[in-house]
Amino acid sequence: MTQNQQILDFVAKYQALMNPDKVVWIDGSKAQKNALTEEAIETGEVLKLNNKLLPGCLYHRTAINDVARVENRTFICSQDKTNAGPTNNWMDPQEAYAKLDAIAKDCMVGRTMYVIPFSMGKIGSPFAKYGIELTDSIYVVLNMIIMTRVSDKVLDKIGESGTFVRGIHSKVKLEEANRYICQFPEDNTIYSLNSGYGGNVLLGKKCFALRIASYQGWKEGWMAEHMLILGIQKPDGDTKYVAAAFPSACGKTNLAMLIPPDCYTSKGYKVFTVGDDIAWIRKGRGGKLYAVNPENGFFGVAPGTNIKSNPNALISTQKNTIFTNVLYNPKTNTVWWEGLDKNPPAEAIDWKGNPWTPNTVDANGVKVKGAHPNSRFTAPAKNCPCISPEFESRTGVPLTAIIFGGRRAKAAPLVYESFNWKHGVFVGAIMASETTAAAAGAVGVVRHDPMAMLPFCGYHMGDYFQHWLNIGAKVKKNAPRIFNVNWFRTDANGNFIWPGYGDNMRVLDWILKRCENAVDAKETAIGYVPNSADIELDGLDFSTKDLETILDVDKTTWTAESEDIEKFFEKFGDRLPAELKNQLTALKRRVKKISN
Ligand code: GTP
Ligand code: SPV
Ligand code: MN
Repeated sequence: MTQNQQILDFVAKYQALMNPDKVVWIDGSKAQKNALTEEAIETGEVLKLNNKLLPGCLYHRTAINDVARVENRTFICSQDKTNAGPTNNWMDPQEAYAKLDAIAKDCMVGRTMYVIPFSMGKIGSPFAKYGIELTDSIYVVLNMIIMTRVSDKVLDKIGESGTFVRGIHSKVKLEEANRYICQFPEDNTIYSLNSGYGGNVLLGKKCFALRIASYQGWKEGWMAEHMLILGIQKPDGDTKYVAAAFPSACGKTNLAMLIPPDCYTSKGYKVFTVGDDIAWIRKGRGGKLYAVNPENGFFGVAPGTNIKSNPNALISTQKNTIFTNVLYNPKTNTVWWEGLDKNPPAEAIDWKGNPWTPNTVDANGVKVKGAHPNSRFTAPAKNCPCISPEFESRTGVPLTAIIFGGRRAKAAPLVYESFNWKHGVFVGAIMASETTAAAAGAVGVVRHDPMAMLPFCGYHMGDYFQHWLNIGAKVKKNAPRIFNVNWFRTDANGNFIWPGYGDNMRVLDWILKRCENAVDAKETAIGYVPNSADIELDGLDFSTKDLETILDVDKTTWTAESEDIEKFFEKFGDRLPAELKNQLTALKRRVKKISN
């Protein structure tokens, strides 16, 4: 496949360590993909779904203890512990290699080792970065073929540049106690052992395109962010692009594919998806920031996805898609998940592989879910009806606005704008959000998650904040404006107040108008908040009074919030940029002045 000595040495080294029966190089061809699919169907690793209803679609269940990212088993292995920062688990690289190599020794005996050459970003484009993942799972190979650009051409490209990210994955024995997701940013290396689940094992995604790439971006002057990218085409044909960072399972895929309400579509507004999870951003033409989506598919949350909430996502999953940990309907040979429709199959197999009916309850009488809350679909980006014509762009799309957002029942208003880039970086740094099923652990606990990057930053977050400030200084007057949104404010009964989904267009519209200086706003302690009359409510059963409750900036809440931010910032010690300290002081001063 290649004469490149670095690549050959890498493969030989791990072949010797893991001792597979066979080594297979993945070339990106259809024929090879089909043959592997057949093999995986034969062994039961995947199940072929109804070819009429879901052509080319597969079904897979992971081990019951292996259904989400494992943050407590994820490590940044930098030479110097302080460079991993206070928000990452750290292991000494020498110790980590010794420990991991011991676990990986002979782990592929009786198995095949697949060598996957892949590119994050369009092959040969200025943004592209290359990697090779070794794995003993056909499920991983088939997912990587959807999620990244897998091709033997990558081997030639690596030949030219000489550098690539080394990904070593093995399911080993799927033991939780020996599960490790380790990033070695200084060595361009990732180890993932004892997992077979999505984000833990599709190494191009979180491990490479965020943890390793954030470090590369820091060194090379660009940014790798946990952001969707979307384009809004206005009636005059002009398209504006925004990128938005929300924590896992907080609405990126949904916003990226939104269908605007009638009052917009009737005027000719259209939304195009460039990416739904990751953005690589750098300064480009005209001194502006440009973003690309380095991925090639969507690894989206299934539950809650339906023809009303996100038709574009649902349509994306109707062919050549892999479903993981959803409910299996043996009668029709199709899949189902909570929130797909109101017609669950009468008899099915749940995500654990147990018989299931809509009335199945557990020992405590609680209804058993058919699909795991973090069950997912892996769908090719080109399936998406609203995929942007710029999806394959080599240079990216210019950003008009950057949006941060979290899942907050209280505190954060529906939307507000930062005063300027520096304040915007502060707004990103003080983000907090309720935890979700996307990671193992408790759900619904508010935690700080700066820029939605807490689990994904490959270096010290104090340095990361400084990097954001530096990028702003590089683009100066051309910097995108920075906003914060929150779709998740709840009422006294715990119900979401804002309708969300497609109606989030109403907020995006305000954001664009702000960027064009076409609308005024109220200056508050935390930033510019909309005048309620400026959020379009046409066609919505939603009163201005309701709107005002979710635009409110409350003194007691923000006093507590500031104290909490102060405690969080203390973690970073003297690596917290002075600018952010000053921003906090200024926020506290402004909050004090809020009249009740
Ligand atoms: P990752 O793939 O984990 O990074 O998640 P994501 O940020 O892409 O989240 P996604 O769009 O898949 O949404 C996750 C959950 O939030 C789903 O259950 C959605 O139904 C729900 N959700 C998304 N947008 C909204 C919204 O505007 N309002 C409300 N109430 N829920 C939303
Ligand atoms: C996330 O958790 O943010 C995801 C899913 O996008 S995973 O790839 O598992 O990280
Ligand atoms: Mn994500």
